[in-house]
Amino acid sequence: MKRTNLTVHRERAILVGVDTAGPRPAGAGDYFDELAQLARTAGAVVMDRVVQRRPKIDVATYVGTGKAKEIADLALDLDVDVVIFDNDLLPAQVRNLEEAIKLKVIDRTELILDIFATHARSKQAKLQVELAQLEYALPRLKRMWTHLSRQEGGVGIGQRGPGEKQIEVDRRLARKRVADLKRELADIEARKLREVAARSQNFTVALVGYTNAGKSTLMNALSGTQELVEDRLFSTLDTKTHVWELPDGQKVLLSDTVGFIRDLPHQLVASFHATLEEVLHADLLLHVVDAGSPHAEEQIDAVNGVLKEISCQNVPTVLLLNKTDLLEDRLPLQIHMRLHPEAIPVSALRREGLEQIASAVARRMRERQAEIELHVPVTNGRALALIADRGRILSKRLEGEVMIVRALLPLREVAKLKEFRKG
Ligand SMILES: Nc1nc2c(ncn2[C@@H]2O[C@H](COP(=O)(O)OP(=O)(O)OP(=O)(O)O)[C@@H](O)[C@H]2O)c(=O)[nH]1
Ligand SMILES: [Mg+2]
Repeated sequence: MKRTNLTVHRERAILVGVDTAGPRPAGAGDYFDELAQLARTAGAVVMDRVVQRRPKIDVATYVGTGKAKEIADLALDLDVDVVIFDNDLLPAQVRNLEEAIKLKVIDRTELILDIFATHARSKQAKLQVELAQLEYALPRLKRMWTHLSRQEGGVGIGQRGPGEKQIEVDRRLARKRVADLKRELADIEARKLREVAARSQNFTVALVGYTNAGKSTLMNALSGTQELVEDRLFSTLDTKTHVWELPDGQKVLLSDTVGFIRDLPHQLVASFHATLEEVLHADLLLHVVDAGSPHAEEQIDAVNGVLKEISCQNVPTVLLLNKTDLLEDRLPLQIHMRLHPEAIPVSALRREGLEQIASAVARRMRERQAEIELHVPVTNGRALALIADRGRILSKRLEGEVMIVRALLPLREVAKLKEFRKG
């Protein structure tokens, strides 16, 4: 069924999960809240939730065949458009389920890809999402290619982006498009990397964290910018960098990044690698946590997992327990603090804890700086300019033809100036 206008008709969805009572510590029901939030972010109305408890999944249809029939009946009753599974489905499972339920069936990865597709703004983000969607769709032989055969009518969840022409998917064209996208992205990425390298003399700080944790709110509070803040998932897809002046006058570069989620689709991690590259190059990460979430600890683990996946696990990190204004009861905060004694409690919304963040950053900067005395001939303008540009001059006086400068300098600059070093 084609819908022509999403604003008139929001797709009606049923959420389905299988609880194998396995390693999930909090039970499938809790994760459903996140799936429901994802579904709402994608523009759907959640009509019902179905959980099946079974020791292991059904290989052909994920849920048992009896359950699939039950879902089909429920969907008919509730006039549902789409059934969303809280897990990844194999292409064959989707086919079998669509056959059994007679409705569009999408999995969690497809839902997340769809949200990324609707939220992408910059050219780079759009290309990255299109690549991720194509990589996802290729083995599935479905929903491809509106670019080449633009189709009529509206589009629903899971059908935005690379298109939906069902059967006549041209894999050859799709593969060519993948290659073109990769080439185009490589160009953009090379340019971005040059920009990142050019900034590398500055101390760079990146905000990372679970989606909706409050990264952009904190970015705005710290650097006075006006990034998009919304109570929905994946509002930010592009890395934005702004100058943040610390209270002591030192300037750092602060970057806001795309949010992470548990089981972030690997196609997205691969496509967004370049965007995350900025994180890779940061001197310090500020890991923002929604301390008000009952799943804060699992979210911390999920973020650390993604950081590991992109080889960032060794970048120095300060944990920020955000949204403390939501915690009426101090106990959860005390528990987090016991688990993470170095963490800083903050409220980005109420601008609380910002000074502590600034001093933690300044402290980290100091650890990577040295206070040194340099004796530089006044004729050496290049060295004097380097000191003024990269460091903080604490005092200077002229002795004949030699400028005696005491300065705080990043360790990597100290090495370059060692010939002038005294004391
Ligand atoms: N109560 C409260 N709400 C907050 C705080 N910080 C952020 N929020 C709210 O949390 C929601 C998400 O904030 P964002 O700053 O967009 O979060 P984000 O981490 O950038 O999210 P994505 O870009 O989607 O990954 C918004 O509704 C914010 O107003 C806080 O300290 N307290
Ligand atoms: Mg954001």
